[in-house]
Amino acid sequence: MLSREILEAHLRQPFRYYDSVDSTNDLAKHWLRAGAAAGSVVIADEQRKGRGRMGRTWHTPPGVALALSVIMKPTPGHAHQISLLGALAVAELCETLGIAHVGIKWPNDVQIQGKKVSGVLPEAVWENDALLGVVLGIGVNVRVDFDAELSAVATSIEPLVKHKLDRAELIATLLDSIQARLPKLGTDALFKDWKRRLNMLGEPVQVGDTAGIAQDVEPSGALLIQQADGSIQRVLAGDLLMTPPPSR
Ligand code: BT5
Repeated sequence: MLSREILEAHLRQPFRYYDSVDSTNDLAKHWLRAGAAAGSVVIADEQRKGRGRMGRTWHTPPGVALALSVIMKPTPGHAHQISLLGALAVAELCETLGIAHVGIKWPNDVQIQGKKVSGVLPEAVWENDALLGVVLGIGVNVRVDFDAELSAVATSIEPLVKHKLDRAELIATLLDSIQARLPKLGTDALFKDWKRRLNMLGEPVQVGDTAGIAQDVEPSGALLIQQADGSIQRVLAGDLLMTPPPSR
């Protein structure tokens, strides 16, 4: 269970805490529609149906992870940078804890030594043609026991800092970092901070059918892949695979 007292003592924004939910993003979207203020946050100890992108499952067992959804009300032109902001704040949290080899795998997986420690899921909420807001869902593994499949690709932060971490304090630090960067939403500075942490630029990658060298990213978050024939493909979303260089 998360400490409600520590959350109350540290959090500056309105929050709703639950021991167990299906998905914090669903509750945050509901709260946003009901008039939640910008910055309000839904936090859960456990998610029974945590969601990843494209209908995938995000694993949040009780007592061992962070699962939160921040309600944001960006100007529509800046909304695309919200997921960058989430990944950046998690990367910074890991760095603040003294963890080495923290990087961001495009678009927004935070990795430590190449293993995923966090994922973000931004979801926009519309009313007719107007953007009501964006819910920024963030999951972070603190001390998760992964099954055989996930343990090959996933990791947690606590084993890397070698002392017990208080999840409520981690949430407070993460939210402060998001709050501090909010004025930079839509700016080149935020984009550059994110880009600097990308761990696959210059490497051979594949996204869907597009394979080549991850050449650059655009402020929109789009990835530019240089294909074998020299042409550049612009990729907006998808799952990135690091591919071995072609054998000669
Ligand atoms: C993500 O999706 O990485 C976005 C995850 C967002 C989770 C947060 S938690 C709070 C909020 N409420 C929600 O319901 N969701 C958000 P994606 O890139 O599609 O990655 C999903 C894939 O990561 C899965 O198919 C697994 O392979 C893997 N995975 C699942 N749980 C994991 C975990 N705890 N740690 C590392 N990898 C995991």
